[in-house]
Amino acid sequence: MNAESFESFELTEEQSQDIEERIIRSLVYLLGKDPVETSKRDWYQALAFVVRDALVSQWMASMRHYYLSDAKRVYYFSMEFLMGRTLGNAVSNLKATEKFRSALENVGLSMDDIERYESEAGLGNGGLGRLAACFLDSLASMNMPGFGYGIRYEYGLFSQEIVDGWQVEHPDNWLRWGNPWEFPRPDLQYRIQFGGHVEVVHDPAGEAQYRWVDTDDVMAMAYDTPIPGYGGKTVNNLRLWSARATADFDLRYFNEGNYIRAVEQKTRSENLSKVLYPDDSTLLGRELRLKQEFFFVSASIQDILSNFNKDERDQDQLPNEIAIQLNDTHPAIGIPELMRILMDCHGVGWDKAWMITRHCFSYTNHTLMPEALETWPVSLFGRLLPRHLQIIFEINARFLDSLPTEIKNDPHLVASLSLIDEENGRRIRMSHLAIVGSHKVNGVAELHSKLMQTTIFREFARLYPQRFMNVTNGVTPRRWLHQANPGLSKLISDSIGDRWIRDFSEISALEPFAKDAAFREAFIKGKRLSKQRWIQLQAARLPVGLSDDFLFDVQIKRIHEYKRQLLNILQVISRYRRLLSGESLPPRAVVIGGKAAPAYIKAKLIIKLIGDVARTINNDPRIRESLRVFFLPDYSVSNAMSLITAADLSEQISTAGTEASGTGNMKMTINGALTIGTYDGANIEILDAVGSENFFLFGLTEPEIRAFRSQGYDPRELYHKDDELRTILEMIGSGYFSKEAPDLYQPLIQGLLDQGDPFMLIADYPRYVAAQNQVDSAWQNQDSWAEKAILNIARSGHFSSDRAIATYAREIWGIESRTD
Ligand code: 26Q
Repeated sequence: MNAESFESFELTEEQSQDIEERIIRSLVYLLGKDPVETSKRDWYQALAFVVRDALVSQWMASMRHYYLSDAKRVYYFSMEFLMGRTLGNAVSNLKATEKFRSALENVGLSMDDIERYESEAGLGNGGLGRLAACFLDSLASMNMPGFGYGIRYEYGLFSQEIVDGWQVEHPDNWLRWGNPWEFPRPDLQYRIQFGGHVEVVHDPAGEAQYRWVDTDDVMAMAYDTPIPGYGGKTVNNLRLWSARATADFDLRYFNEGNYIRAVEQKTRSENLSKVLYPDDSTLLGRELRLKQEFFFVSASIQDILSNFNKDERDQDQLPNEIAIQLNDTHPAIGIPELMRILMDCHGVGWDKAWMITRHCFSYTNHTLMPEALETWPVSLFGRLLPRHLQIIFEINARFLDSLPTEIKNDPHLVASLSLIDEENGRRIRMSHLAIVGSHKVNGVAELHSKLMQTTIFREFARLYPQRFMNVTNGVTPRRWLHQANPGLSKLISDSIGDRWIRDFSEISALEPFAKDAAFREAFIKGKRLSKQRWIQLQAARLPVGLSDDFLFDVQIKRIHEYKRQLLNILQVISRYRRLLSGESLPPRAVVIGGKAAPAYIKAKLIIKLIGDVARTINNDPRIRESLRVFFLPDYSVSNAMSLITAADLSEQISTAGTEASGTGNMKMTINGALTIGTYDGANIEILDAVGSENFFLFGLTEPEIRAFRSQGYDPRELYHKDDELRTILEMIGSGYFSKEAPDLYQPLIQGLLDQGDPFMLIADYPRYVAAQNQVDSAWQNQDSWAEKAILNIARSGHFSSDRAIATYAREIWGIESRTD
């Protein structure tokens, strides 16, 4: 295939002919439905099978190519893949959206309508899981051999319903109607061991041999999902594991005669891959969670080695053939698992096994918050994974022994580096294991990577300065601009061509159009259309009176104190008061969306408050034209795709030094929203890229926050000085928004005033209000606002996940794009 056709790979003649006929065929022969009696869901499924067919030949060709060219490949290990829907993305990456659209129209159906029947693959909590999904798109779109490994949860992240203002969780039974995108591989199963004990035998040479025996086993069965790159040339693979009972399980337990108990036991082992844990910051040390981690990691490593060993190569070639990226510490158990398999199953000695392991693994950290760093009690670990515990102890002993004498002589330093935290009832520090067992460790934005090296991992960074680096996150411009916002995508392509879809650095060619009056006008018109579309989509739930004249002010992300949705609400209340006192302000629609971890009481209370404030404001006829507040229930990838296109203002207001990167900030920037944000995470890099005149920066910087904290910060002092703030907090605290339960919000008020306001809302409040005032005045001049928005887009080339993946590929994995 020549370079030309490589760039513009498209459906074959055969594939693009007779799409209608194909859809009807799959309706009849795959689904067994009579076309005269079909539901829209049937049409969705029939269509999905047709699109899937179009992926399969390139999928197989890609796999064959990688095998034959013996290319080094990367395996992305992640507990979460927040893929969202596939249909629209697949046809978009096949460049076949129009063809499928018109085929559907010929049978009287609309694509937008049909797409909604796909349940989302919500196999992730938020940023970390969605990053994994963007990375898969980039790997395939850049024709790189990169594969995802994870868990096929039967239930993804819970769906959120708001009942009487409170979050209520419902199980996400996403597989209920079947999943046309996956291929079950019943012939591809691995045995996963748990429990038991370790026996030592000595071989004739006197070397100790370790055998892990008497274990309770579970099988991991593979399900494969094709991942089409843009243009459809490369189709990579996402392999997710599902738990199955072992066959000997049947023999052993069923023969004992208690049939019902035996079936129960079988179900219990299959529960392993049942549900995604819904917490994204505080970690309950649940045994099942550790089992899930080992389950998918062990299966994946066995799978990798079985492919590698097919060619009977020496094990020490492994790091030349494969790389494994750990998406946070959740899969870090892979380090001792690879050691175990190399040593105990392949007879490799410690030093060689360690060299191989360290060169295969690398680790991405996504959080600085101590409570979110993963640790496991030694006792629990030893019970589930006794051999791995031995290996971790040995890794630790050798690591501590290797330290320079001056460190060894300092017990504090040794304790702070150790893989075992001896203070809190002996726990394994998974991040220390990941650092010691990897050749590269990266943070996800410049500030985050710097803080990682100066705070939580300071001693490691001193010890191994070459190991630490930054790779700022990115998002895929295919899903988040080209697919989500077809109107804007077309406007851009009509002006600068469509190469930006593949190479997002080309988006800079848009810069001159910021000064082009016709382009600005078209941009404004497009934004209005996006708002109208979103208003239509949400019509049933929306407060009355919302229109495309409103500035859409959007904060969408998990609900967390550090992300400061509460600060946003304080500002909304202040705005309400100013409007009531007769001030004239431009119309604003404040939209907040996000899920709270089910056990996170304060986060749930914040949701309730947002709802109460929204109700109070939306029911007040005096300010109907000027302020609307809406809590968007069940925030998800698909909800994000429609709302982000409509956003004018992107709220990125975390306390400086707390948000590792953020990626929603990037999604809104590339869609032409301006950011109101703190000097935190990737906001800083967005600010640098777009220029301070096109960004509403506010708030204390990270060093200022640190200084405040160490000097003893007194929120009450500031509170007493600020009449407006005091009134607002008194309103919340005294039940103005919760007449039936006046004390309801006391915990939030106490957090700010009595518990030291750990996220410094009070300190940042006046600056936040000042920045919001700047937003209001900038909005008055629509033309200049549009200019700023277009400059945001034109200068956002850095925030593509393609750039991030190119950096990983070059500097960490040593893999290349295929060139055939
Ligand atoms: C771990 C153990 C037990 C239970 C749950 C967990 C768990 C699950 C998910 C811990 C953390 C997460 C998710 C973290 C996350 O999404 N972090 C975000 O990662 C993004 C991508 O790098 C960043 O942009 C965000 O700043 C960061 O918060």
